[in-house]
Amino acid sequence: MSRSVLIPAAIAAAFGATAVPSWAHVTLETKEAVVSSTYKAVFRVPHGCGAAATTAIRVRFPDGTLSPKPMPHAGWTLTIQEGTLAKPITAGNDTVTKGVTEIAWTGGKLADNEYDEFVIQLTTPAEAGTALFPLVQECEGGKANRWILAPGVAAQSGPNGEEIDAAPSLKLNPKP
Ligand SMILES: [Cu+2]
Repeated sequence: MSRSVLIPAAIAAAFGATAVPSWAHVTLETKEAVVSSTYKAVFRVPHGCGAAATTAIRVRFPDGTLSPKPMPHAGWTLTIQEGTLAKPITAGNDTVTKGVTEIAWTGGKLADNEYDEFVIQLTTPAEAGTALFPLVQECEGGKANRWILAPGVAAQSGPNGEEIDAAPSLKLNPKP
């Protein structure tokens, strides 16, 4: 879904300049997918933590996600953390209890006035509904924006003015 971001400053002020627009947060490029299908999650990072540059992106997965595989990113260290899944996944006659629990790109530097995308290919959960990808954006100076909240939950501020707001979300539709 594309929305115009060409909002004149005067209009932005009239609508409350202190509110952080939701299109400026970390979001997924493609916001809908079919259950149990291959999906390319493109996480868009449009800004830092305030003016601080982004130094790490850590992503977790909705229950039922199978085999997430990240795209390496030049200049960043990729970490694929495996462990016991919060909720076992039943696939056919098999029950999957272990898998990837977190993917992180660390040690990079993405300035606040730059834009980048981080990509993970995965198989979507079998259950239709809204799937959330909690994501922590770490920045220079020990700051961190936390994109971890469910839709509709009021945004909060961290101790250093960081943003705590909606997790990137994916609408999972039943098989056609
Ligand atoms: Cu934002």
